[in-house]
Amino acid sequence: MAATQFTHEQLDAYWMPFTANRQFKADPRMVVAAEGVHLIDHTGRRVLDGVSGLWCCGAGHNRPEIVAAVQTQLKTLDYAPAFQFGHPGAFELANRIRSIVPGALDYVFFANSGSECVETALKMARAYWRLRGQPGKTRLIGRARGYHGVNFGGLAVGGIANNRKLFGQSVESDHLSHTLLPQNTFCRGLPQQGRHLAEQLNELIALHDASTIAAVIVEPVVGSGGVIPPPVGYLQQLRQICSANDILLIFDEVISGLGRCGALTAAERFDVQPDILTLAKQLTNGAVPMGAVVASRDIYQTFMDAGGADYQLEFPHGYTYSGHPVASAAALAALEILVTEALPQRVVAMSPHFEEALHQLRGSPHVVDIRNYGFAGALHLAPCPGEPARRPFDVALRMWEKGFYVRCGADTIQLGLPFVMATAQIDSLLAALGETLVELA
Ligand code: PXG
Ligand code: PLP
Repeated sequence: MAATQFTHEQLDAYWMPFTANRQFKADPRMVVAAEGVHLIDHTGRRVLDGVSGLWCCGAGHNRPEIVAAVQTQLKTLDYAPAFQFGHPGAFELANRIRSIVPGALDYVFFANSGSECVETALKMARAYWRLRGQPGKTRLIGRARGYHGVNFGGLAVGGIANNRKLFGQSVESDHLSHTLLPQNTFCRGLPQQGRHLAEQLNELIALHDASTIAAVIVEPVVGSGGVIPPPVGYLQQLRQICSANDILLIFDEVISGLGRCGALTAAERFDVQPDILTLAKQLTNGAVPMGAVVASRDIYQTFMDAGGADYQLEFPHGYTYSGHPVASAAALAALEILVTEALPQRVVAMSPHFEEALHQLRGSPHVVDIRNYGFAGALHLAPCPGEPARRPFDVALRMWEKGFYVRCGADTIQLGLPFVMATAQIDSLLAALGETLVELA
């Protein structure tokens, strides 16, 4: 018997995001506290967090250093107007981010979520070409199975049909195919096959002409679409084709950035230099909403050079809460933890163990593919006839009942381990997953 029951009146008003509202309100899973790698639910149970919240709390929940930084900031400066005024924390954070991203990604624009980062990056790309005298370059290219948030631009380049179909036409876009190939099933880490799929970009260029294309946006490792690591050489090939055709390359690193792939960015890990890179989620370790769009020196300089008189705006874009003081303080503290505790290096050291334990589930009922990179992993389950997405939903619910939190997305179960998770905790999580697959077979 639950220690606390919730009434219909208590639960009714909140229209929950990306949630089966009717099911939740009939059987609520209320999280009331968190600590380290555990969530604590309304009945007082400690649940092992296999997704780092929603891929955002890699350093573990309720880190005292972040709590202290937020408290201090709130007592000093709760808010400073973001437009035409600044505060020191946002400048300090921009410099910090500049120091941890590769190459000439030198200018940081702040947003409040991954979705806002994507809109910002896409608008930057279009405006860049207009300012360079090529206003026809407006088309945006994404990928099937890509996820770039839920706002209109991000939906247009996104490749998850279920997220798009209700909302009609938005921005002109096109898509490369995903990189899942039958010969790569159950491969560990980066698949060897599939580099050639980047050549599809040449076909889209032939179809639309490079003079109409502003940017290609990809997640270096697909997250929400079911953890799809890039084939060896694929991102290099995309970079080469973009450069040869004057097309900007945007890496959406909302999940892949800041440790998850075993480096501060996937761009660094794979040694491919994008023109624009997005960060969110892990930026504040989930404590306060914040995102950052990092642009190349060339892009920033183009806006500055075309800016007109010095009182005029170079980029008419921004959010009330861009570079919010409390978010900036949380991010500075979170990045300090990430770097001083060498958490990306910990992910590199621990991911072979995770990979091995995850791939032990090969042969479990309904498992048709397993994919992993760094501290991200997915089990692809064969769909129930006529009920796509049912099986992962049931698995995730049963796991919650057993005291483990995993995520379901389309036909996959997804894991995004906290960077600080202990070996024994990884083992217990995957053992429970194996048992659950057998129980529900
Ligand atoms: N880009 C990428 C690559 C993302 O993964 C967004 C943009 C949008 O971020 P916001 O902050 O607007 O949600 C994301 C977010 C999941 C899951 O379980 C993934 C996301 C969000 C919620 C759940 O896979 N990704
Ligand atoms: N809608 C209205 C009516 C507003 O006044 C504003 C901001 O001033 C916005 C939307 C945008 O809000 P935000 O800057 O938080 O994205």
